[in-house]
Parts: sequence; C-alpha cells; structure tokens
Amino acid sequence: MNSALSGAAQQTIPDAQLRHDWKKEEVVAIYATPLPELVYRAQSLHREFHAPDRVQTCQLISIKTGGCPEDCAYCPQSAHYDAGVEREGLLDPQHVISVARDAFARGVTRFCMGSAWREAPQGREFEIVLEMVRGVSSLGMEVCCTLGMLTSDQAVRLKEAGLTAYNHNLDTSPEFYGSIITTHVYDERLRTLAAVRQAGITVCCGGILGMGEKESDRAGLLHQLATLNPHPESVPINMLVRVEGTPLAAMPPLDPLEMVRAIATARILMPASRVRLAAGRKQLSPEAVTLCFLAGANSIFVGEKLLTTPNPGVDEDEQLLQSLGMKPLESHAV
Ligand code: SAM
Ligand code: DTB
Ligand code: SF4
Repeated sequence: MNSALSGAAQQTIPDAQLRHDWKKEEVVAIYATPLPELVYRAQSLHREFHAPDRVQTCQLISIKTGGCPEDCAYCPQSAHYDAGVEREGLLDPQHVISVARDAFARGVTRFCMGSAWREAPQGREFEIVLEMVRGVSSLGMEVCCTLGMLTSDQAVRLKEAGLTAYNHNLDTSPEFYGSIITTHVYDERLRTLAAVRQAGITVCCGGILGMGEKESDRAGLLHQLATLNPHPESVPINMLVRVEGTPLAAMPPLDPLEMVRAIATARILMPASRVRLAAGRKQLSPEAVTLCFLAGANSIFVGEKLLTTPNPGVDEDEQLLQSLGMKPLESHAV
C-alpha cells in the first residue's frame, strides 16, 4: 500500500498511475466484465492503494431538514412531494458539535452535515454553518458538508473554517439527469464542484443506482467522475432508498450485484479514492455488503439514520465488521 494514502485526512493525490482520460466505451466494457474477473481486478488495485482490512466510518447529520425547493425525484426532502418528512430549521451548532463529539468517541472519523437547500444561504445561516464546521474540525475529525450549490466565496469561507470535504453528487449520467431532476442542470453541479476544488477542499462526489437508469447511464456517471482531474477523493455510491410519497417509490428493487459492479468499476477507474457504500445498506444482505467490500468499498455511513431514512444500527455494523475481521480506519486528521 502507498503509505502516503493511508491517512484519514486524505489530500489530493498526485500519482502517475491515475488516469483521467478514460473513454466512455472503456468504462462500459469494464462495467460489463464477468463478475469474478471484475472483482479480482478491483481487489488487486484496492490492495495497491489501500489497507484491505480497513473501512472508514462516517456519520451523517441533517442540519436542516425538508422543504427543499428542488425537484429531485428520489428525494424525500423535496417540497414537491409529501414523503412524511417533518421540516426542521437549522439546528443549534452546539447540539451538532456534541453529536460529532459522541461519534468521534465511538471511532467515527468523518462527520458530514447535510441540508435540504438548493444552495448554501448567505448571511446569518451561513455564519451558523461556519460555526458548526469550526467546532467539528476542532475535534480532529474530517468535516464534510453538503449544502447544495456554492459560490466560490462560500467555498473559500468553508475552507477557512476547517472544512475538509464537500459532498455534491452528480447522481447519474448527464443524459438521464433531466429525467430525475428538473430544477437544476448538470453544468451547475459541475460548477460547484469546480469552486470546491478551487478553494482547496477535497471533493466527495458520487451517485445513486436504482432510479430506472440503464447500464450505460451507470457507466456514464462513473465516466464523468473518473474524468474529473483530480478524481474526487471520495466517491459515494448510493442505492436508491425508495421512499413512499416520492415519484420513485415504486421502482423495482435494484439487483445488489449492480452495486458490486459499480463499486468495482469505480475502484478500477479511481484506485486512490475512497469508495463509499453509502445509502441502501439497510436493504442489502451482509453477504452483498461483503461483496461490496471485496469490490473495493472502503467507507460506510454508520449510525441509526442517514439524513432522514434508517441505516443499520451500531451493534449490527460492529458485528459485521468484526465477523469480517475488518477494522475502522483510525483518525489521522489534523
Ligand atoms: N441538497 C443538497 C444536494 O442536493 O446536493 C444536499 C443534500 S442531498 C439529500 C445529498 C444527496 O443525497 C443527493 O445528491 C443524493 O445523492 C442523496 N439522496 C437523497 N435522497 C436519496 C435516496 N432516497 N436514496 C439514495 N440517495 C439519496
Ligand atoms: C451521499 O452520497 N449519500 C448521503 C450523503 N451523501 C449526504 C445521503 C443519503 C441520503 C439518503 C436519503 C435520506 O436519508 O434522506
Ligand atoms: Fe433538495 Fe438535495 Fe433533496 Fe434535491 S437532493 S430535493 S437539492 S435536498
């Protein structure tokens, strides 16, 4: 393993082994490789870049819930749908910091604060978010936010407050995006990602599987991610959580092996990045989760809740990692 890559406070990785010129057809071909071969290739690369028995545990908190003006067909927090999510204004920073402190005490090394905003606000609310970032950062954790679109100025201020990473997903291929999200466009997502990168914050960017997209859309998403230069340091792969009240509630369940394929392909295309098995673990068997780890996933969300939907319990996760002989990644932040 490249020891420069082992720390939790991952920085941009200059590495001649990384490619940013992947062709869409190459990605399609990798994705369609027979599964044993695909997992073997992914696992071989995984071992060159990462400790194979380590998984980073991250915890989410919803700092502002529901009532989002955006129309994202998968999202229970969109004001366009009634998914029974109770709206809640911006949380008190001291409360958020104390939740992070408890998580850190349980070995969680990355704390991610999410909000149901189209874009990060200006003024008082943004100052409150900065206070949260400063507080969590001072605990020695990696701090991530996902607040919607950002201006360059806001990105710089978040960086100054101690933000390590910004999550902003591309979610699916450029071609399928408009069938799922009607209130903003792919280019706006890319612009925020550029502002984040420019400010020196690491990028967390991934997508969702199971929204009715074709295999070529999954490859299209992975192609977009793998041609970003540098690659996103963190790549969350979410399985759609089908929430009653959203337009995608009745989607057929995703074959778990598609998660395995997507994770393995991400691992091959972006070998140095952390690949996170993000939403959907509650719907995956321990065997499917194990295959995802074999395919190169090395990060998960822990805690009873993601933002608004359930996640496996702490005991369940501890038991799973223990039975696999895997350990949480230790903190190397600050
Ligand atoms: N509003 C900000 C934004 O859209 O970037 C941040 C919060 S939003 C909830 C963050 C991400 O959560 C989305 O980009 C999407 O990938 C994921 N997400 C939301 N609802 C989901 C669902 N039902 N299943 C899986 N992932 C979901
Ligand atoms: C990401 O890719 N997945 C997380 C995090 N980044 C913000 C969010 C998952 C949300 C799942 C639906 C919910 O709990 O509301
Ligand atoms: Fe709003 Fe983000 Fe949900 Fe879209 S994904 S509705 S922007 S909270």
